[in-house]
Amino acid sequence: MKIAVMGGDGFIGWPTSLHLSDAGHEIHILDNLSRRWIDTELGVQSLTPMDSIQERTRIWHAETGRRIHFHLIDLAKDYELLKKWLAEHRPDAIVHFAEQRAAPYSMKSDRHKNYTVNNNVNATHNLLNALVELNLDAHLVHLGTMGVYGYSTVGAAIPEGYLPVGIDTADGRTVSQEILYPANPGSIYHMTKCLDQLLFQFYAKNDGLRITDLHQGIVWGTHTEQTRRHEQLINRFDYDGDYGTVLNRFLIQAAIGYPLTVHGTGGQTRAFIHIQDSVRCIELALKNPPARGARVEIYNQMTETHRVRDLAEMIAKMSGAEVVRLPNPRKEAPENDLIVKNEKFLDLGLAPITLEAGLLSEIVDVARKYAYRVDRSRVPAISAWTKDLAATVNHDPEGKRLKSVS
Ligand code: USQ
Repeated sequence: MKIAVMGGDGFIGWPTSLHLSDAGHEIHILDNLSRRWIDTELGVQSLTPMDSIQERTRIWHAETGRRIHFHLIDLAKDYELLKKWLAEHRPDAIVHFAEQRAAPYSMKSDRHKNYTVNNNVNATHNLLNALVELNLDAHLVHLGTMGVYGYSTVGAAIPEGYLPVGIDTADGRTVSQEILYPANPGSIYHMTKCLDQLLFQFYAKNDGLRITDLHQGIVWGTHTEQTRRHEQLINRFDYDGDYGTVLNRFLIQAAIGYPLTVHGTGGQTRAFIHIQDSVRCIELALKNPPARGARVEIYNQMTETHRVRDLAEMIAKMSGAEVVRLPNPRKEAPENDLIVKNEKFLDLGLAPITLEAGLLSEIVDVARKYAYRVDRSRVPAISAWTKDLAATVNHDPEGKRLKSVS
């Protein structure tokens, strides 16, 4: 297949591009390189040393003989350029990662909220709009999030996208319907993914676009089979307070002797998936497109659930790290249960990598190896969800001002 990977320079976009290229597909990365600009804005860098996208693709070609093509296009801003590119190349499938993906970054200020909404919603809508305009029947696979469901304890398993409901009619009957699971975003970033869902629903219904939405959990790990092949193919690894996600942050904190930064009681339960499984799921989704005219196909892309404090304890036990409980900068349920249905990918043959099996090598192979590149001052999570919470943020979890909450 000819596949366009929108956002193919990012944390999941890059290993996905390699994985699909390795499987024999013709890969075109479209990216505005915004993650690299945001690193500069925040004064942070990936834990792992990353080369330019051009250099990365050159090394891939030298290693494998395969070409990955790169096109500098901003989906949110360059609609005409995007349309022209799609008209010329007419890909069979499109994987869409081209969105600002960090919840803390999206909550930093009014400017960051505007940027995240404008970028994410416009990127998705421009893409859908262009597909219709060009009469292009490419299968669109979108990287969504488990966060669209929210994190309140329901006591029932979260289904894969659609919730069966009974609606009482005026004449006393009960009509059964399947509706999109009620959206309950916890940040501006997550809200944009909820808006994406509505855009997908409309375009599938109105124009028959073939769309798959992957509701992914928190990704952990760094390497995939392909990124291991050469030092310069390495994936990015974010550890900073805005882009670092919880498990990868704990891994690097353990490696540099920084206290593991648990927010609040650490009672938040979240869904997780290893980066290797993430790219496999995307390939499985591409192989199983919905029919034209069918409703949006939704998968829960996650393999296990864990409570934040249990993860911290697990890593502390492996590494001897100290665990601290910090005032939570986020407005979120302090404790929640989470049961998630994920049979669809398992039925398609996914054999998950478990946290237990993969964690230690991640600490040794990646976190300890590159620990010398860490800027400790960038570790604290200081982006607060509300002005009141901003006043309680702990800017120095390892210093004298350390405050514990119980
Ligand atoms: N947390 C800590 N300590 C930290 C960092 C985070 O206790 O040092 C807690 C947070 O308060 C939160 C949980 O860990 O309760 C998860 O935070 P996270 O930063 O790992 O994940 P999140 O902000 O939800 O976002 C990430 C990705 C996003 C993806 C989402 C999947 O950045 O792109 O959509 O995970 S999910 O969480 O399932 O919605």
